[in-house]
Amino acid sequence: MKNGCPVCRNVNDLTATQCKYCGAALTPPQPPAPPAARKPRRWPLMLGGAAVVVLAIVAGVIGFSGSSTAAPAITAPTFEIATDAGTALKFNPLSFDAPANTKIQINFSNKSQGLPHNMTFQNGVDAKTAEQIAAGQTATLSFTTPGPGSYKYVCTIHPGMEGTMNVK
Ligand SMILES: [Cu+2]
Repeated sequence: MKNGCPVCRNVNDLTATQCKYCGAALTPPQPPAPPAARKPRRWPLMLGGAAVVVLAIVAGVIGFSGSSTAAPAITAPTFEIATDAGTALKFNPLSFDAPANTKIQINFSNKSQGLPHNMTFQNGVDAKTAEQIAAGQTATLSFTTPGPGSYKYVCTIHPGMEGTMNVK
């Protein structure tokens, strides 16, 4: 087969992309046309429509349930540290174990009968409640534990009121 130049009308090889006589660009040969698609029947169209509706409903359900079942946030290990429930100047518990290099939370509860307290970490841990947590009140501490060791916490209002966090 040959490829006619639309400009100079000379005939080139079928694979030529440029007329070898006048230099005009030639349209590259077209691949043979694919066999004509069969005329689709009506029922696949209707099925397709139904599928779209079903998909929309499923997507809606998934979207809805997805928003109500969001992956739970990773919660920090939490420790409940209270004070003596009477008037003794003591933490309860007096010590607790915590994992090293981990973000933890401490819920401090002053359960005393009328005494203000606080929870103030000493060496190596920068965490403390307000200085005066009134009886019946709570406070939350959140911090990342250091490496393994024993870390003291005290009540700065009451000398001798202290406890120990054992980091392991
Ligand atoms: Cu105290």
